[in-house]
Amino acid sequence: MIQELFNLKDKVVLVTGGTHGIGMSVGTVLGKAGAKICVNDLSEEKLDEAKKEYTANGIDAFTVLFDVTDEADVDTGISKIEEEVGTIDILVNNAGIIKRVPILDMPVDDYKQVIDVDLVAPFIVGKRVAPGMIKKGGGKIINMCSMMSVYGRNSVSAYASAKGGLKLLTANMCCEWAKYNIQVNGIGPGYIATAQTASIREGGHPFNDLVMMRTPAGRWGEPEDIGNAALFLASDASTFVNGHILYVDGGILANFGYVKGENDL
Ligand code: NAP
Ligand code: GCO
Repeated sequence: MIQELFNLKDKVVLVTGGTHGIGMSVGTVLGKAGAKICVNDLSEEKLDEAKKEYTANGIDAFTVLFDVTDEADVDTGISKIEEEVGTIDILVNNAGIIKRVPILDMPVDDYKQVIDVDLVAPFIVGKRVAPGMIKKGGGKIINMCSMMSVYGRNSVSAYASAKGGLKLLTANMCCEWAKYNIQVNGIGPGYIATAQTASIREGGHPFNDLVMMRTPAGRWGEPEDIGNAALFLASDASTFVNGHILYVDGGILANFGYVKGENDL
């Protein structure tokens, strides 16, 4: 049955930063496909709130507090999941931050913090989770990349550096772990309506006009657009997809852009 390809029954999933936004959508979609969802965050309060939301969606989420940038904290958190839920079958490295500051104004420590969360952390968490997958005979890793895995733009140097690196960390995880039946891929969301983009989307911000111009679909993406794509990469339907970045961007990467109205001929 084709539906069985997307059945995640009894699969153990960890979504880092899964308490809202894209991570919440990924956890919800994979949970509705039958997976046991483990949700990580930095904040106990946000974990508690998220658990209620998952429960309202019929998903009994296991919440685990740890800082993805702290190797010891990650080890403790993953050990808790392995002891209380089971070996992780599907890891979604979703946790991320952004700081929009021009290079000349950005403190080096701020640059390093973004790199730590958005690039070093997926390395830390992936390195901790992979041995269990190898022992179990395989697994799935999905790294949350970005348009900034491909493009730069002013003010997001740290974020683009990290997401560009994450694209090639994904390739290297694929090269080293494919032989263990671990498929490592990335998702490259376009511009998605979450808390992370609220400041450049709302209140008539001019960036909204740029997104509208650059996105052929003519809309901001929704977290569910990413959650649905994650189901494919988390499922048996993608066992020969490896090292790939699946861009879910409404056509941005296919589009140089146009002046509104000029091309409506
Ligand atoms: P978001 O709303 O800012 O959520 C990010 C999540 O990561 C939050 O739950 C946050 O927890 C968590 N987090 C941050 N630092 C952490 C740490 N050190 N340890 C554990 N958790 C941590 O972002 P989003 O828009 O949903 O984006 C999710 C992912 O998609 C990010 O990697 C982002 O770069 C990427 N992405 C987003 C877009 C977009 O347009 N929104 C597009 C492309 C890629 P707290 O809230 O407790 O800090
Ligand atoms: C920005 C945005 C983007 C999105 C996303 C695009 O300031 O340009 O925040 O970085 O978050 O990464 O794919």
